Amino acid sequence: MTDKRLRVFSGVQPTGNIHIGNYLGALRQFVALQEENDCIYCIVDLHAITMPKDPAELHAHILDVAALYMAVGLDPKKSILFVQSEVPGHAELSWILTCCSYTGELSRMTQFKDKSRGNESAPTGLFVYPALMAADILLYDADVVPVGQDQRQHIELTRDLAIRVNNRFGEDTFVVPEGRFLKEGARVMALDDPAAKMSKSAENEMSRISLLDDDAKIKKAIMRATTDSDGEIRYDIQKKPGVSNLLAIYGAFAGISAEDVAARYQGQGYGTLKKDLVEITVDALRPIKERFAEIRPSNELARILKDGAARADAIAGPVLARVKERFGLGV
Ligand code: AQP
Repeated sequence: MTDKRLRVFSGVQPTGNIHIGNYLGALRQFVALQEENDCIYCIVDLHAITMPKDPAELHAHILDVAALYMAVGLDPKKSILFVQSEVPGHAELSWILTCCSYTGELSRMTQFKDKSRGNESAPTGLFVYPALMAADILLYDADVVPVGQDQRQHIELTRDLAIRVNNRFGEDTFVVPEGRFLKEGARVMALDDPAAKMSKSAENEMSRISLLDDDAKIKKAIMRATTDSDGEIRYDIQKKPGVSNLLAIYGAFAGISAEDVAARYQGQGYGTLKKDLVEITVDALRPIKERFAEIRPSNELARILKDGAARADAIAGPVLARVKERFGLGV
């Protein structure tokens, strides 16, 4: 990263069960970046309704993510924290970018393929979701987008759309953003199935560790995690995906590489590795849970989010005006 302060944008969906994959892949990057850059972190509620949601639950999850943002270390004085639907420019730019995207490229998005599974009644929002995500990023002239590996394809599409529009209307229409992916933690896999990514919506609760899980649940999920039968501790994602996932999680929490964790545990059993991983995870999540319990009931949350939306809107307004003018929209 250069010395220049960069504009950083990212978001999390308020879909409940925020897990260590979200934390290790994305949230901890958000915190690290806020000291030296201008950061804008969104709670992307418009994305959450691409699948039907109970309104009361959605509202509670929005406030949960806001409290978790602060519990992991985001400071509303340093970063802009807000809710996507409070800034109308997201939906407006999303339509403009939907009109610039091709049905072929949208139908190749793996997240759409996974979630729709060829179902003709899959919501249209699920299909055009990547154009909304591109709008989220391009609306703020973001230079950098810290995300997990699963978002790589969406970031590529965002770049393609920005370049496509720039080729037509001028290089200074959109800033072409870069994705930022960590080495350890960018793709945390499900504990019960290391072929699938850890996900908020997986049915089996033991597949993930949510940031607010109690210590007993954390222990149960890790001790039951799928490994293999040869008993050798080695980092090899292809041949030993289960153990490699545990090593990567350990490394991400401890700030060392998964290979170094493997070297540390060479010759020891999976039981020892799992027991120590329970300890390291419980220790890492304890302060987050404590801060969450203090912040979540506070009436300050709504005020912080309203203030964040006003600051975000002030940045988005001129960008949207510039884009609309290039397209010839409006009076
Ligand atoms: N397993 C993961 N490992 C590393 N990073 C991950 N992220 C998600 N899962 C992992 C990153 O977390 C950020 C926020 O994700 P999101 O809220 O946009 O939801 P998602 O990517 O759709 O994640 P989930 O948890 O799998 O939710 P559901 O089950 O609702 O689809 C992103 O930066 C993402 O890369």
